[in-house]
Amino acid sequence: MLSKNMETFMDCDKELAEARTILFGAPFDSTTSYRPGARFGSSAIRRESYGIETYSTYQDKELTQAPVLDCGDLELCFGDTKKALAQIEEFTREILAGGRRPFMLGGEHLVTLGAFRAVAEKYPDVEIIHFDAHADLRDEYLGAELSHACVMRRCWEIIGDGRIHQFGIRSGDKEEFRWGKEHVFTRRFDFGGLQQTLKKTLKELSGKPVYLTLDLDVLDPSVFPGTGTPEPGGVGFEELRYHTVMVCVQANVVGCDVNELSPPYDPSGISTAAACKIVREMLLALE
Ligand SMILES: [Mn+2]
Repeated sequence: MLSKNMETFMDCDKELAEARTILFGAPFDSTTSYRPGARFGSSAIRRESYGIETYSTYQDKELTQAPVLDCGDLELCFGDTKKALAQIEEFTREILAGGRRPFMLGGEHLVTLGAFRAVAEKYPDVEIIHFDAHADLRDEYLGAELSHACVMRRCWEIIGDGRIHQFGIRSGDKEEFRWGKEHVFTRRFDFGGLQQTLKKTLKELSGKPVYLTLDLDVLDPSVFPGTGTPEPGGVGFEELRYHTVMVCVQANVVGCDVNELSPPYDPSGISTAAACKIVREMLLALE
């Protein structure tokens, strides 16, 4: 049911009839391999959003004017990963059926698979832009195929070769990178010298439906310590903001997610503030 939550991301409380983007949370982290806590990410983003302005000085736009409805967090079946993913898929399908854009807040990165299944069903030619520290291309991790370390591999099984475009990647095992070379596009460490790589990708994807998945651990842990698998050597906030907005403005983003904020590892609140700000910028850029 697409209905307004009691508490919403600031000013994302429009009526369903006028909403073009549906925000919702997928508070799930049962396959997190190192430090759990991402299940609290979406509610923290919603709650702390009131700490930043509705106005974006970057884009000269107001969130109060944005056609966004926040439906709150899904009640997911913990302990049954398949069922939780099916619940996310079903909810995303309902959003898409009404001609709206799903914008999911994680949760661990595996939640992307649930939403992406529904998006790929509606848009069979969809391509993925993936910002992350980790390649997430393992075939299995600790015996599990449904793990956040395998999420991009599972998405590849749906759409096939040459349609996943990764940026910021700086961690994975040797086999993942070997496999990745044959099946996906991976830009290591950043978004490309003088933005040429992402710009080139966006040019190639012009007009095509795009799913944007943003694992916030692409940020350096010095600006984003609140995450389950921190990976030093990441991008700065401004670099991420610039490139994320670029994708949201230039690409035909038919669905997106922001994931892997883990509030228990964010005692100062800076990671949650960074997450809130990037979500605001994305919502404004997507209009
Ligand atoms: Mn990651």
